[in-house]
Amino acid sequence: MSAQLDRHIQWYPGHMAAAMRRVEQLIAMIDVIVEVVDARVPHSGMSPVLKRISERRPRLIVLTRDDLAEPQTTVKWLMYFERIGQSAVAINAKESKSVKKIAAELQRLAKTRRSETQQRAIVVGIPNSGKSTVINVLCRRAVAATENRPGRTRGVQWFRIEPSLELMDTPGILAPKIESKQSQWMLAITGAIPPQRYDPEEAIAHFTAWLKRHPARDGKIPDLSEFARSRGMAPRGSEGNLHNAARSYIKALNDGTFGRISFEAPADDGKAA
Ligand SMILES: Nc1nc2c(ncn2[C@@H]2O[C@H](COP(=O)(O)OP(=O)(O)O)[C@@H](O)[C@H]2O)c(=O)[nH]1
Ligand SMILES: [Mg+2]
Repeated sequence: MSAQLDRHIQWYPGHMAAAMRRVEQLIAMIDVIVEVVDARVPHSGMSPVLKRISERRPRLIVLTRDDLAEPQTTVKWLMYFERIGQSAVAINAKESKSVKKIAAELQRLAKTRRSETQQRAIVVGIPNSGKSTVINVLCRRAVAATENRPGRTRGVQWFRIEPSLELMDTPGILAPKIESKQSQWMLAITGAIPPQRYDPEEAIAHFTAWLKRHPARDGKIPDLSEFARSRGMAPRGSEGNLHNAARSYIKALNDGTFGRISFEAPADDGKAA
């Protein structure tokens, strides 16, 4: 796994440099930043460079997949963010009622900026964090603001999500932080690394080893061969064909089939415990 994933470390920066430059340009013309982060990995799933390029814009952290994370761990994260003075909400981005939570918090943050005319917001985050889902849920009930005012970027559509707040329809993609082996497999298994870029069997092996160190969950979640047998994908004695089962395993995990899992909890320094 390490060899496979080490390749991403090189692959991502090159591949994402253009995307990051674009985010930097976009951020220069907006007032509020919405960073979308998977609630199961709030530490590894957060961008390390956003702070540097955000030009001290107010930022709202939206923890998505609240429905897949452990509620008590998510509460701890929200308390942690409150303690450090960082606005944050936890949502199931697939539910339309999430809109109210985000829109209200954004409006509040935008007010702390200049009050003339429209305030503008952008959604950013690492791949697969839920950016498009958040944008869709926010824009579904919104009116497209199409006026051709000066200073608007060509090719970008704005949606008025609150009376004085507009949201850019395209998300900004940020490079993930792959700072440790643990971050690597956690980002892989939660979907932030494209499937063709890592070995799913090895990622699952890391996950099940991690589970053993977290006995509260161990026992309820199958390992790969148990899972494969239960799905009829690897009858006893034919362990060779676990590769396809591994993809199904990761899908099942992200569908919530194994129950709610939080991979990271906040420590006092905000790092994964
Ligand atoms: N269960 C659950 N799935 C979510 C949530 N938010 C996003 N997803 C799913 O995660 C996947 C990636 O979301 P997407 O918005 O495309 O991510 P993006 O790459 O950041 O734009 C999609 O299959 C979404 O349906 C959430 O809060 N809960
Ligand atoms: Mg998207």
